[in-house]
Amino acid sequence: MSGTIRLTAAQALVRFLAAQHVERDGVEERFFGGCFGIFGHGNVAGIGEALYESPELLTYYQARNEQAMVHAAAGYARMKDRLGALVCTTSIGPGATNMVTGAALATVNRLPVLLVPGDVFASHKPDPVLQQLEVPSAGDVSVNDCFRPVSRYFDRISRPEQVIASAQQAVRVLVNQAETGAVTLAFPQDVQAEAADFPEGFFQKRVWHVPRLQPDEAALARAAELIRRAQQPLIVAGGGVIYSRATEALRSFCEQTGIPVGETQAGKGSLPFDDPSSLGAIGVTGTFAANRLAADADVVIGIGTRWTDFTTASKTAFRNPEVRFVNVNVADFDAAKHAGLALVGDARVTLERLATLLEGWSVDHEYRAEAARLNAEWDAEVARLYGLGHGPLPAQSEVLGAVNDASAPTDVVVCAAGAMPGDLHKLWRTRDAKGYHVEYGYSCMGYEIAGGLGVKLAAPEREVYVLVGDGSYLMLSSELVTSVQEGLKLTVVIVDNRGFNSIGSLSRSLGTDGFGTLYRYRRNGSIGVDSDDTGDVLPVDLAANAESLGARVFRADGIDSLRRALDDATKQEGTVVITVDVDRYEGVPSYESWWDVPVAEVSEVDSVRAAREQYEKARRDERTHV
Ligand SMILES: Cc1ncc(C[n+]2csc(CCOP(=O)(O)OP(=O)(O)O)c2C)c(N)n1
Ligand SMILES: [Mg+2]
Repeated sequence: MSGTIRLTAAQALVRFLAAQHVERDGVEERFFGGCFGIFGHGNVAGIGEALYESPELLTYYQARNEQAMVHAAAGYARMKDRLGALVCTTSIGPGATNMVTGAALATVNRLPVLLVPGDVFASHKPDPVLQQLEVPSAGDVSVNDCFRPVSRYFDRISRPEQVIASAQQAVRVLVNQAETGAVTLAFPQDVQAEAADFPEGFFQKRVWHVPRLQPDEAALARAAELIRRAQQPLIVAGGGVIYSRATEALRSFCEQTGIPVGETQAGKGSLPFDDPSSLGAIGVTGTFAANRLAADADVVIGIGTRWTDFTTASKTAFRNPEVRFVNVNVADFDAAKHAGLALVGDARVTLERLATLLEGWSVDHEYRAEAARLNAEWDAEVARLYGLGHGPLPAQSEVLGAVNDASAPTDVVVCAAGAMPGDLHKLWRTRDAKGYHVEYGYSCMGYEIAGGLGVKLAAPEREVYVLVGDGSYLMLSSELVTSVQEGLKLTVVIVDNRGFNSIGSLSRSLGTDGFGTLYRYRRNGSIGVDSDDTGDVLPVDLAANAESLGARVFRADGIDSLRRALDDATKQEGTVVITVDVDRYEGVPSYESWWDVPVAEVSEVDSVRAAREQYEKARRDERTHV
């Protein structure tokens, strides 16, 4: 393969990306499933021309909003267990910076997305071009430098032949399970259209083998020794369990050893909800089952978790003074947390090796039985909250119950921000490892519909249920149009409580009366608080809004009508939106957990001073795991 081929830099990039494949466990597939984009002068004649000229290379998907298309790409990558990704192309300036939030979300959640924002002329000849931000002291800075801190790899392609080096580095990072996240290749608009002679070999099919990293043998022996001496060990299953497809290995490990499992948001679904080892959600939004056993656990085995404050209940969940951590993670950055015994490796092979090393050992019978009893007790609590029968407006928990009942085990529920992620974490009966998709690394309002679109693109055979609050819907719902355009069916349930219920109840608990969280008219100079709830709500009709975007809409006026609408929705071919009003004040309690949100140290307000007192008391339980 010694010839060359004359292509523009953009054509070369597209052709290279289309030739990239990944392989794990002998299964090989194309890595890039397509390219989302919104065109402007910064990419229409470069990347736009390349996609137009050779549509067979990368399928082009037209998005409505650049942030949303990165969310869709993140949802897609998560659904693909990071073995697939999408490209996102934008113009320069606002189109590019609209992607920064999406990039951060992808990086926080360790999900591969390839971002190709247009950039200002490398030649600087026509400067300043439309939408160019000039920095008087630095000629090499553009708005795309905003991507640096939120990307796991960043480069600016300032000559056509540079595509060869930069594109390979980009894919190296994207397929690396420890390093992956957003990768940004800023692409000056003149360079995109410029031609060079590229070696033909650069465009040959290339397979990136995704290894199952083996942990160090000595570390494994030390971990097995520590676990054998434990009386009350506990596993915390994170997203890494699911990405590694280690759920069967985990189930069999738990059966063998009797060690119970609490799940993080990304790890929910690691075990089915009715597995006797499953304690369900752990941490701030955890179940009493998981949080009770966490309090006394002497050895905590974190698998594929990055130990956020929601998982550790702001470092108050693990109260045993002797507690030790074992961290199984592909990223040594995460494996080292909490002064843990680091098992840097793939979740599945590590669990299999540990199972061998622990042969003949298990927790005592009492402890195993306690976990199974807590599992059953917790499910009774779920049943209670699903069937609350609250009125006149239903409780949110009843909506979750209705959607859970309506969905098939392999369907996917998608959510991201507001009061629902916590309630879903506690209450959703997960029956399939990929059935629960709550983005809680960045918990980004507006992810829901866009992320759901990416999920559907990755798994068209599954029904996708998007649960979205009225606040998130108003922030970013425009990809409904894309779902209609592409025939990618979503069933969107808008749970309307006329404002920001999550932050409202947080505000009330911190003494500030829901200030700024209601959708109310300004009255007498005031925007309204919960204790003065006049009922004078803003005339927002989200059902009409969704209808105008091309969705089939059902207005449910209670749980029975919601159940009928969900049933109707399964018979529809295209995207369905169901609206349902819920009681803003009927929340799911928290179960033996705490979250560190600092309260004002001085205030004129009595309720704030009282909250501060509580806060100082609670903070005393915060641990440093060293
Ligand atoms: C982009 C973004 N901005 C702000 C927040 C902070 N925040 C978290 S939840 C929330 C309110 C969400 O409202 P809604 O979607 O109606 O859900 P609800 O809280 O009512 O359940 C806000 C403002 C966020 N998570 N994401
Ligand atoms: Mg709301």
